[in-house]
Amino acid sequence: MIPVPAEPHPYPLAPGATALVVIDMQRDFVEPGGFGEALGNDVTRLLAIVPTVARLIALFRAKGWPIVHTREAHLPDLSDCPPAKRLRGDPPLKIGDVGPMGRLLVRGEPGNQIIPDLAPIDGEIVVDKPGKGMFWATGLHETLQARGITHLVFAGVTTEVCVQTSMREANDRGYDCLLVEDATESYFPEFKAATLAMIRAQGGIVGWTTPFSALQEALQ
Ligand code: C5J
Repeated sequence: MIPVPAEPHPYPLAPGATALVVIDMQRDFVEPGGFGEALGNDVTRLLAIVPTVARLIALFRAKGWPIVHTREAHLPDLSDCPPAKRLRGDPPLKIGDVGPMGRLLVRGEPGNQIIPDLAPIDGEIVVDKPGKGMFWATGLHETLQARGITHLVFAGVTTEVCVQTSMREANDRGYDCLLVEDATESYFPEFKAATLAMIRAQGGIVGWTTPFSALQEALQ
């Protein structure tokens, strides 16, 4: 185990059994003209973490450790998108509607691709998930179990929605989870701060948090 300085106490990173999970760094959430902006959000906040996420990915690639990239993505016929999800809030552009980057949150569309700076390379795991959480209807737990993964390091967007949901799902499945504080972002700074606090409260009830610099230094 490598102890990584973290809150609420050092994270016991397990070399060989740790994967990086990069949640939903897709054009739909991060770039203007996508789903995030259609919901009325300022997407520029999310772009700011891209260099840190890129360094985190480079760190895992240098170690030869597994990397999972997720995308929030629905089938073209939307059979995996509950009407409650599609219609809630009555946004001007809904999931499946055509926006400037193609159909919103639909597999294969330009807006559904991971941004070029963080694009997966051969051998990395890419998961299309119809829910906010990365385990719902994806088979990812079985994939990780087959590889002997017990520890997950998290990055991506948005902190309080798909990142937190995935982390909580992972916690319930027995993974030890570390969230990299400056490699995740929300459209709402107060929601990010609250999420970091609730993850590490009560002795780390959901997991640990740490800045990228602390993880990088521990792994040198
Ligand atoms: C949202 C996500 N916010 N990736 N998705 O709808 O967090």
